[in-house]
Amino acid sequence: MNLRESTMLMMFEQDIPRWRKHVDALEPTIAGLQINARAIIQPVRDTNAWQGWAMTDITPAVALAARPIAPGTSIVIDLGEHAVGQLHVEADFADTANACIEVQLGEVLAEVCDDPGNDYFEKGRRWLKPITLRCKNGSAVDKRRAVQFVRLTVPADSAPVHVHRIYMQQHTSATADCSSLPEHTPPLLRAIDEVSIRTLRNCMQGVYEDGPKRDRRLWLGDLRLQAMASDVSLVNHDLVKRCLYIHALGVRKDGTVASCVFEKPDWHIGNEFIPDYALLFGDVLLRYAQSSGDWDTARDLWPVALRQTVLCDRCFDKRNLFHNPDDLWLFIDWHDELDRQAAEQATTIYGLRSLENLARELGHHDEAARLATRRKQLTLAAREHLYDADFGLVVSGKSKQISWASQVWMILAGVLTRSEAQRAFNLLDQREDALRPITPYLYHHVVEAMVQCGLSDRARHLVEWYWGGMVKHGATTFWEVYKPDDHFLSPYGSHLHNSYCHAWSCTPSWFIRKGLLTMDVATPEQLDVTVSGSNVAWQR
Ligand code: RAM
Repeated sequence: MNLRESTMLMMFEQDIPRWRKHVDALEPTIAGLQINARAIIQPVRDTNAWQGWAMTDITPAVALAARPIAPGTSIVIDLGEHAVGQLHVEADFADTANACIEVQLGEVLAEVCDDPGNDYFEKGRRWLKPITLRCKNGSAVDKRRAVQFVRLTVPADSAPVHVHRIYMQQHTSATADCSSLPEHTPPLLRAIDEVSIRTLRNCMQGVYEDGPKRDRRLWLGDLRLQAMASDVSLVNHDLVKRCLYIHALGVRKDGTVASCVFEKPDWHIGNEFIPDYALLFGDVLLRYAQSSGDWDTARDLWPVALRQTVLCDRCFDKRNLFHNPDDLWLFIDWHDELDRQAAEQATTIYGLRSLENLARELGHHDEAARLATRRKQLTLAAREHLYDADFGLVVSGKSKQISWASQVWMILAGVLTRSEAQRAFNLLDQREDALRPITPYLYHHVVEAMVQCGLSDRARHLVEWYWGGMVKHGATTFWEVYKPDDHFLSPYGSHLHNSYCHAWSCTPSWFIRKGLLTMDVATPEQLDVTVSGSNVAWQR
């Protein structure tokens, strides 16, 4: 492990060997089931379908052996669900020396149907490159991938190839089975829960990865939500603990935690630093200790958590308002136009409150009092300068922008009272100009804020509309970015780069399994959903 070298660590020098031992000792076993391909399918251009692609079944995948793939042709296979692991392709070759198959992988149909153009390949977007398999001994095994759809192409100059079986040997560090849902859980929420848990399971590798297709990194903001969902479903405290220690090993020179860490090929931190992630380190630690009962780890990592409060000095002006002197990357959501001042103010207050609770639990009462004082200063400043009580909404930045992000983080931080929060949500409904979220990361916090201020029926409707919308579009794992009216939205320049099994999208299970959503209301659009295994059929 070379994290220490890469970060030129000065602080916490004496703790490093101990922390490193924890990380090594907690390395999980990676195993999983065999997932057999479901069917050979025909992708169909359909303007009503998500990203313009629907599919019809040609034949069950067991019939693969009956049809050799002729040179210059291709077939598309649906595994039936998103899976992470090693793809096994078993094939017979008429002429082994001369035969090969190009394999194009996709988490969604568009990835095996849309032309990515050479541009993407040249930019080193490795995950879009077809893999070429030469199966000398009749079977080829690829390295770990994240896949639901597989296009097999036999090049024109190859001999014909007879593929007779495809399956995925799943990789995951999830070991536990989930408990079953209460009987009265409506079918749509069951479907959403199933997709959430698959999302979580597929992201559980050596660490809680953000997305197994592209980044494969441990991101602090994603970890926080994964750990919450995991606590009520696939329960793996050791993996959360390992990720906390990895973040501790990756602290930067000034003691702030890097926002992301790569596990492979060797441990190294990413350059990214996001204050609204760093300030939530203490919250992840507190939740971990509360759910696992492991307060020794909380005590061990407390100095790291507390150290993040350097940001409270660095990023706040004399009026105790957030500003960004170092041009740091402020995240909150992937929205280009979002003014983040109010949401950053609120995430800091939220982080301080978690630290305060942690300090109290650990018996650091003086520290808890100091943190409370700072939290109150920032709260007062937020109420005075960012909350317009007559207007009933939080505004952000010089332009006094109104966004869902600002409201929900202020609600979660306890800056708005319960009735102010309810009023803000009512007002948001009437404001077309209020910037809406575009990622499940922020939508999670919207749902949580609704629950917190007693709007749990609205919270349920939102879960059904948003995550249910992805299920309706055929998602078997939840996506990194989802904006119902924009199929091609991407922070990375192309929808083909988006991750379609994404850590921060797995939290509906947390709401459902903690009983936070009202169950006795009809679904908003009266959607009738039938769930069987991983296949969800929708009718209106
Ligand atoms: C992306 C990933 C990750 C997220 C960061 C901010 O690279 O989507 O999940 O946490 O951005």
